[in-house]
This record gives sequence, structure tokens and C-alpha cells, in this order.
Amino acid sequence: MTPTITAFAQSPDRGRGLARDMRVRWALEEVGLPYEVRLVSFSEMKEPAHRALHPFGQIPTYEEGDLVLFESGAIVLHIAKRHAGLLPDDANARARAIAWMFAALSTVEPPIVELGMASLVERDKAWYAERRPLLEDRVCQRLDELSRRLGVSQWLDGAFSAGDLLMVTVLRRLESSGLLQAYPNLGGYLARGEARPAYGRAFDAQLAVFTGAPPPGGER
Ligand SMILES: N[C@@H](CCC(=O)N[C@@H](CS)C(=O)NCC(=O)O)C(=O)O
Repeated sequence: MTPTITAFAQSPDRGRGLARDMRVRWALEEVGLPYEVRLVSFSEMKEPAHRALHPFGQIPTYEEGDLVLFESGAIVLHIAKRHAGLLPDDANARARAIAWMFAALSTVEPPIVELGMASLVERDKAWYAERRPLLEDRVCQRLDELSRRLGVSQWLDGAFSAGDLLMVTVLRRLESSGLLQAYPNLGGYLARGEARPAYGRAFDAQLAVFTGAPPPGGER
């Protein structure tokens, strides 16, 4: 059954791959699963019909037959568990890959989102100049730790997994901050993720929503 996901009809980043439907699109592309996209406006997201799918009135959602899911991590995990290509077969390696998924979303992403939100909504506040270095320090602490663990490896734990997929999408949120420049191995890691053909198809499909270009074989 072809799943349907929801995505922004109007995106703050104009489809540059930061909205979280990108993670789901990328996972679907990695496993070769066709999907449909329903675009929702900001007001539609807060309507009861969408809240029935997503209690917090956000995107992405995922519908597949009777199943409705929200939370990008849960959706990526669902896809990865049911289709080959995003989780190792070995039970322990699989558990570790899932741990990296959680690490991406619950340990690395929060300080990055906090920094992004501050620069979006607190820039004109008196405390912003004082607070920003603190927020950057918290992000850099995680980047230091992640960089040390990655070392010279291609991916976080053996072959590319859903853990890498989520970590790459999380790190992408820092691309305009300049903070990644101090971590060449993380820069290389990000570039390797972005160079994956499935990433490219997902990115182009999301961007096509805003450029009006036909989706390049991504969403069908
Ligand atoms: N933890 C959620 C976060 C979802 C989220 O923040 N979605 C954003 C788009 S990337 C959204 O819908 N923002 C609009 C809003 O919150 O009103 C996930 O990973 O799916």
C-alpha cells in the first residue's frame, strides 16, 4: 500500500531540505518505497482533521492503510523496520543503529533547535547577544563529542543506517551557522549523506513543491 505523508504547502526555508518531511522522504527513497504527499497550509495543520493525525498540529505525518503515525523519528523507524536498507540484520548492530536514531533526535537536535529558534525569534531582544554564545557552546559540546566518536569512520556504526540518516538531517540545520567548519570530519560526514542518490531524490522532490518543477521520480 502506498503511504501518504504530509509536508508544508508553504515552507519557511522554501524547500531547502530542513522541514522534517525531508527525513521521511529520504528514508522512503533509501528503501525504494513509492509515496504520495499531501501538502498542508499552516492553518490546515491546526484544524481538527489534521490534529486527528498529529496531536501537535505539525508535519510530517504518515498514513499507510489503517496506520497513522506522527514524529519523524517514529516514521523513519517504522519504514526502516519493514524494509531492507536502513537497519542492519544483526540484532546488536540493529539496536545500536536505533540508539543513534535516538541520539540524533534527543541528544544532538535539541541544542541545535534551541540555537535556531533563538536566532529566529530572539534576535531583537536585549539578552540575545549575551545568550547566543551560551547556546553555541551547548551545540559545540555535542559536536565535539560526535566528532570524536565518528573519527575517520564513514558512518556512525558500520554501514549507513537510519541513525546516520537522522543525524545528517539534524546536522544540516547548522549549515548556515558556520559552527561545523571547526569539525572537518563532520563536514565530510554531512557531505557523504547529501551525496547519496536517495538524499538527492528526496531533496529535489521537496524543492519541487516550491519551484513548481515536476517531482524527479521521488514522490509519485
Ligand atoms: N518532533 C517532531 C517535530 C515536528 C516539527 O517541528 N514540525 C515542524 C516542521 S519541521 C512543524 O510542523 N512546524 C509548524 C508548527 O509547529 O506549527 C518531528 O520530528 O516530527
